[in-house]
Amino acid sequence: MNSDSSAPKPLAANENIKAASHLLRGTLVADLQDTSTGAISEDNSQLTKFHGLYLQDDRDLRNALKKEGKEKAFSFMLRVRLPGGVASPAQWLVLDTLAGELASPSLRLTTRQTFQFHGILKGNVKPLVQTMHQALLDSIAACGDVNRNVMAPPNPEQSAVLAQVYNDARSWSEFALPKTRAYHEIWLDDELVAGGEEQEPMYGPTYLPRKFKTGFVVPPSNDVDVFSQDLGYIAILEGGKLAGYNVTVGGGLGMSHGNAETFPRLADVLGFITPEHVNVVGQAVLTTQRDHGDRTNRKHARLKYTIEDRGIEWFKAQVEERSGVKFGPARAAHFTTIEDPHGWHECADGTSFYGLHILSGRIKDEAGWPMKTALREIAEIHTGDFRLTPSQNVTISGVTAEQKPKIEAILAKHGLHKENERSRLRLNAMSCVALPTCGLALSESERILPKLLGMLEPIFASAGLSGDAVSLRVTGCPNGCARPYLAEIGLVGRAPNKYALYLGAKYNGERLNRLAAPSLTLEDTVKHLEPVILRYGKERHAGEGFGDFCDRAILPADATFHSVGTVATA
Ligand code: SRM
Ligand code: SF4
Repeated sequence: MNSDSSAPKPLAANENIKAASHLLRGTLVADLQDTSTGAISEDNSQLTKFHGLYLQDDRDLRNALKKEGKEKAFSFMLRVRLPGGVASPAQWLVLDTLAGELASPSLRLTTRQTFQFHGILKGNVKPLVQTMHQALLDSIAACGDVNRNVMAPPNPEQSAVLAQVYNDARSWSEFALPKTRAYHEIWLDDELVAGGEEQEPMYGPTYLPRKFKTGFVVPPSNDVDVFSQDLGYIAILEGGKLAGYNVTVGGGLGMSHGNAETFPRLADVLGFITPEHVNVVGQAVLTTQRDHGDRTNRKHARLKYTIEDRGIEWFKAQVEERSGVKFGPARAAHFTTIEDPHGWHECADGTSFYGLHILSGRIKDEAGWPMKTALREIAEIHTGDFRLTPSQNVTISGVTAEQKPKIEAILAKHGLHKENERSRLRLNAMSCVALPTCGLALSESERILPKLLGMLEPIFASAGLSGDAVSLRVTGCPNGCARPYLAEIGLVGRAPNKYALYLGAKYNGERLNRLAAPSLTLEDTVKHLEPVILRYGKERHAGEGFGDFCDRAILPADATFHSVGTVATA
């Protein structure tokens, strides 16, 4: 019998799970009470993501446990919701204590400016969430098919404009939160909402087809990698004041090796809006994706594919119609860097902040690197706050003149003042978590970054380049959690100790890199890079970045990835 090719494709399994979940409740309450296993059901594990929780297992122990016929070493990862990455010292202390008492015990800063706990046993999730709640923190919508943690430049007190942009980011983050009370009922024991009354006015009962990410940015820094976001707001400053935003749509980096239908894509620029239209335009972008995103295939469900398939002009017309806002022509915006500010910086309000480099955002105590203790001691006396950066670092912000020497003394006592004196390659490096917690990792990432840097730094030094900013990003699989396709040197895991090497991105995040070698060991990657680095030291043009040099002189001309998307006509 011939199958009917015009028949509608079946929905992806997650769509049915969401539809049957009674707004993200599923059977989680019962599942949590089942002490016979450290896991929860497959369906419920899709729903916990909307509550910021992932079921994981320790992959270092998998084989041994299997041989012994035992259950996997299950635990949960929890991601905190933290728009713009701001945490008070009191919140820092709570998170630090919780990591020690109920989780792995390290804290992990992510590439989207928040904290992750790993290794939370099933019975510890609820106490952890409840203690976070007392500190005014939650993990709602930190994962799942919704608007995720909203990114924004981390130091708003540097200027009035940065403060305004931060407030707009917070406002959009609140506006786009799911309205279901499921999180409060399941984790905080709030009373059950009587059946049928509750609604999800913006998302609807099946939320979005896929995750959705927003970033705000203030040129000339492109610290949030705005062109990688589903929705981006580029602040336009005129006469030192915030005139409005260029809105970008359709960025996204995840892909699968060997599947040409999946690809990283940089966002298109829709046009200019004034600040009061941020939320209404955001809602129009989000609901267009809600209604037109592909709900049959999760590998084709991100906004970037909706725009790629239907065209940016169609998308713009949808957004204008839904929002009632007409885009003006995009205004000039110039990006120069993605680098975090390290060391001490003065702010417009008379305070200072200190940018502290934290390799891979991992906060733990190690011989010679007591990051956790040092930051705890700072939190105990700090009267400002902490800001997590898009490059997995932290800034200690709002420091008064009186406090500054005390914080300097703590950093010096633990030797961390020297952290910022490392090579610019290291200061710009990022890696995703990968093994042992990430269920999707094909190779190591965070755990091999120190070794990789240890091999590359002497080569950069011998070429006289230790003081030059070069972006290096490593991931354990092609999902791209450390945004490797926007790095001048990107390593993307394929298999144990096998990486695809990408070169040639623009340092300011405006051009994707291209495949330079499909599968190399770590050692061969370094061998491959050494002559390129040495040539760069000798042959680069004045002011030419490493990525620009590779793009011009090293890579063949047939591009596999494109640069910044089109500007929709006004
Ligand atoms: Fe990610 C899935 C970690 C930023 C693209 N990401 C995962 C999971 C949850 C694995 C899973 O689904 O089972 C990883 C958990 C690892 C662990 O053990 O902690 C994970 N992603 C991370 C973090 C923690 C990386 C880090 O080292 O900091 C980042 C958390 C961000 C946050 O605070 O919200 C993180 N992930 C990103 C980014 C970068 C960004 O958003 O700026 C990307 C690329 C941008 C994008 O979304 O296109 C990214 N993560 C993915 C994807 C691929 C999505 C796609 O469209 O194909 C997956 C897999 C998926 O969704 O199916 C994924
Ligand atoms: Fe896991 Fe892959 Fe993301 Fe790394 S890039 S954290 S391996 S999903």
